[in-house]
Amino acid sequence: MAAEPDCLLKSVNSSASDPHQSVKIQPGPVKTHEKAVTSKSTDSARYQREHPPGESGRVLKPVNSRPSCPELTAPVKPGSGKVQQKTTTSSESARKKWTLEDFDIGRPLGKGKFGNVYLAREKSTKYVVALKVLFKSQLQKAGVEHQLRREIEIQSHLRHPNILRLFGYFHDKSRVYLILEFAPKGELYKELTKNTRFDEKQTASYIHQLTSALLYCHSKKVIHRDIKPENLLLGNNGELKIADFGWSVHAPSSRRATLCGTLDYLPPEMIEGKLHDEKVDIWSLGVLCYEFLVGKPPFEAETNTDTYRRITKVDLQFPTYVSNSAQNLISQLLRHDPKQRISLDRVLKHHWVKDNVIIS
Ligand code: AK3
Repeated sequence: MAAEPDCLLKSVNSSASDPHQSVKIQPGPVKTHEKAVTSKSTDSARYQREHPPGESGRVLKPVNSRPSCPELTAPVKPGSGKVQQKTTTSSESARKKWTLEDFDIGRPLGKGKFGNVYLAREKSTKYVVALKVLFKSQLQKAGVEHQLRREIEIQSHLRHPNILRLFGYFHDKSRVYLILEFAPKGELYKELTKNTRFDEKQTASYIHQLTSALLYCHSKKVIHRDIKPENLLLGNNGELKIADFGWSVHAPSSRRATLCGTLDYLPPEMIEGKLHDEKVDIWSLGVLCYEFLVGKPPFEAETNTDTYRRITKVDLQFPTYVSNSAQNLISQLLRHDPKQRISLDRVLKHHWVKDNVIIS
């Protein structure tokens, strides 16, 4: 029962007349250190191979100073008579309909199962964004269109300094594009791999930022359910940004889409397929805190079966270099019974967090 490609995201499209969902690109720093995109690199060549010639594949021009960048709600693209300007109906407010033509495409920032993410720049404002490309055929094959719709609905309403912004989306015959805030310092897991592990101050700072973002999500009854290093990005000042709400839902949920990928970050109640709520993110916070300090997640094992066993038993062991107060916090996050887990409010007040976070 595959949806017709162009009908994909229809329900999201129709809710786009909601003023809160209008595509808005707010002023943000255009960094000169992103010069990488100014040269015709192999990266841009790689992009061109994936796309029909003439559609895109241009390289960004140097940006040395940030242009004055008015808030862009752009009902009509500036100076273009050729734009297919649809007459607006009552259900369709005069909002910008983005197309690939509105962006210069730069280097790839990352690769994913459903498509890659590219550095991009909106032509009229020169606003730098990340453009995630998802192939409709692959989304349909995996049966995850509803998840993408939900992600767009959820993430476009969230405003928090530690949550990556979703500015908008558009689609063409074969792809869906997410217009995302660009996180200049990239993926946190790369930083972790490079450093093997983080010290307690750095970890506490990340845990503080994550906790504050999760408090915000949970206040809106949104649970992320997929908090892991691969979904954490770093802003220009090294601040943490939660990304990829593809698995998020409104609490409570018993939703159990096929669990693919690693079990490492999933709490007992989710791998056991039980009803779960926002406490799943508190468990993941404990797994992350451990991984930041130790360099690998706490229940890692050779096989999925062994990981499953270690999670359900909460088989938790600490290397001696982990301080007692960090062990104390992690043990309170990783409780089998969701109700016994420490609350996010209390995480912020925990002595290990308070003693190690420099600025909060
Ligand atoms: C810098 N990188 C949903 C589904 C399937 C910004 C995917 C940088 C980056 C950056 C998503 C995402 C993402 C944000 C981060 C993109 F259908 N939101 S990915 C790497 N470096 N700056 N962004 N990367 C579905 F199941 F729901 C597949 C998604 N969703 O990927 N969302």
